[in-house]
Amino acid sequence: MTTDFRPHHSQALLRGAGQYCDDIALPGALRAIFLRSDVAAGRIAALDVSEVRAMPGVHAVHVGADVADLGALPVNEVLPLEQATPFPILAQGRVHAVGQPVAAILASSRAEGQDAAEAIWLDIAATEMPEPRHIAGRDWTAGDAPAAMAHAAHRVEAQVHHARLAPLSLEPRCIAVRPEPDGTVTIWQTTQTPHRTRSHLAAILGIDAARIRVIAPDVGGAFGMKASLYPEEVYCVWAALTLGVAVRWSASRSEEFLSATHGRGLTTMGVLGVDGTGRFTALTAEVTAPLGHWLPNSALIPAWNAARVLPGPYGIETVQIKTAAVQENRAPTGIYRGAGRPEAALLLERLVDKAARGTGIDPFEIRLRNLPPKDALPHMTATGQMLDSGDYAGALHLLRRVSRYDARAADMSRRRAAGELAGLGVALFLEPSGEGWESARVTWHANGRVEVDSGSSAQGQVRTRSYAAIAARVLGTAPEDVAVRYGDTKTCPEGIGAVASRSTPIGGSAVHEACSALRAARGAGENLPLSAEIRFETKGQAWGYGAYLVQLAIDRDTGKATVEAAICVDDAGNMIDAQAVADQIVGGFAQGMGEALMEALHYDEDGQLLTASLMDYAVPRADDMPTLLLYEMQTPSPMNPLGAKGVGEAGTIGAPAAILNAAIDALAPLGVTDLQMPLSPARLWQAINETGKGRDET
Ligand code: SMO
Repeated sequence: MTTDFRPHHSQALLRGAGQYCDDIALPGALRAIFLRSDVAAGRIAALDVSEVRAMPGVHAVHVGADVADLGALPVNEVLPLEQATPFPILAQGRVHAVGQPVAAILASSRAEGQDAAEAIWLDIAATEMPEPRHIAGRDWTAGDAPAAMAHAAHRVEAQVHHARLAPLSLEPRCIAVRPEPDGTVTIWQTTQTPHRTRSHLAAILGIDAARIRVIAPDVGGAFGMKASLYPEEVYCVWAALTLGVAVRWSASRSEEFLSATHGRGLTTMGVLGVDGTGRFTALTAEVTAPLGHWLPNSALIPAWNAARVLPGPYGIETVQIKTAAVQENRAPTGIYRGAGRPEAALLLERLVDKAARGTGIDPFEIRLRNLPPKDALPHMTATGQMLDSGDYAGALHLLRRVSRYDARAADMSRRRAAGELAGLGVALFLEPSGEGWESARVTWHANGRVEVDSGSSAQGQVRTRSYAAIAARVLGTAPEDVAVRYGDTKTCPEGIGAVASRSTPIGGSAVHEACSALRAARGAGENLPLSAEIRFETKGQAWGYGAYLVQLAIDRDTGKATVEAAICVDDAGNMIDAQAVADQIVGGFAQGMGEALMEALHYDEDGQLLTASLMDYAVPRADDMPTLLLYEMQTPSPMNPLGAKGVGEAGTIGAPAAILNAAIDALAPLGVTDLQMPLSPARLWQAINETGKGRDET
């Protein structure tokens, strides 16, 4: 069982000694194998599984009709949906994406299940590929943006395309299900949100949530991809309960590319109005987000986040922002590290950089001219977001100083004069870290040991270390005397989970409040052992932020971009665990650099995924990473007792914006004003050579 205390085991995880879902021993469990559509739009003309049922090792085969009565998956409607969306567990007569499960086999072994899947007679008559369908949208308006835009001294426009990205957690999706003799079911699942799994399964299967126990063992990365329930997972639970047998499924890497949620994919367009003094007077924008053939719970979050965060920290009062979410016959999309925040930062910081070029104002100076002074916070943005605290100008001043910006800029000029392509990019960004509540139960024993049970969860972070530090500080014990547990709906209090950079500001504050209650009880003379369980509700979002500078060079002959230096100023509020903060920034930067320079999923016009393996999908490696210079500010958040802000997504938000600005700065002498990600060698080579100035003219 995985309900043991999990000590400070980040080292164990690094050494391969973690216990992941696929490590759970489940004697006699049947392996679920899915036969998937190889067509993006079609009608199932023939599906014959009768002979397959008699194949060696095959215990059961199911098709769409067997699971037609299951309920729908709830969708978080941050943008109102204009129609109900399907949640097919197995295809119901038609297929809507390559990779959609059509039939499921339960077999004694994976090999026997795969043999059976190949033997199924499936004939799909391809139909015309439908156009993308607009199914959700919402506008944010403040002031008269068209009028303000008409009066602006300068107007700059930008468009940013985000390729669909593979979240690519090291551990693919996995679930193991065991029906218990008492009619309950125990589920081990690699998930960020075990309580969400429980409540959504109860709704879909029509059973009492009290019958369901969900355990998230060690989770090998997730990045948003494991925060929503999948059809394959629902099938495994349904099959185990229906047949009364243990069932497990472990996705292959190919299945992850084809049927796990993709991140990003958005297109943003914006216009920024600027007055004669460099002040931003109006912002208009359109955010278009792709949705897949079915909608996971968090499908609409990226478009919503991109829109609400878009005005950034700049105090732009007049905005008109439209969002549209369009369904297409492709894999589902969902949240992915940053989840709309990188999209907001990229469009805005491209616009701000263009405004700097258009007005001839230095990139630091134009940003500084538009930032509220720190005593103007809390500040309500034009999209209704309450920025809680921060010193944005201070972050830019610090970045300018520690990056030795003026010397660097002079160095760039020298290198350009010598024929090199090199540039600098600045980006300022926000990272809202979640709303709502989280829970904690803390027991303080007479021998001084402390047990913390959190409703939060983890996907590989050092949650145990951070929460132990919080408890130890309040109770005056050593962190080693604090055991932290999470990720089990039976033993832990009800909670939300490891999403949206919320685990320290909200989940950690729950631990803090429970410990504070215990300390107060001790102060009032009560004897140990003592226990307290609390539900902490944050007063509002804690807004982390950062300012990054990237120095980037492009090889003129090959188009290869190299990030030569990156200087990151981050404000995560009061830091609980400075090492964890630094590690999150480094990991996030790597992932953001992946989006900026190399990652992209490509579909052809027939809906075939052309990049469905690591042979075709490039991700950053250790030697692609520059040495990061990290500097911190610590502006406490007034929204929670720790004064903490989230930082788990910071690098992913700031890196692509700074890298894209740096690449355009590098190619600006050639007349390049726009580039789209990923900044692959082929794309940069083309940009260099299409301008006609990139070739050797001697
Ligand atoms: S993209 Mo995150 O796991 O909310």
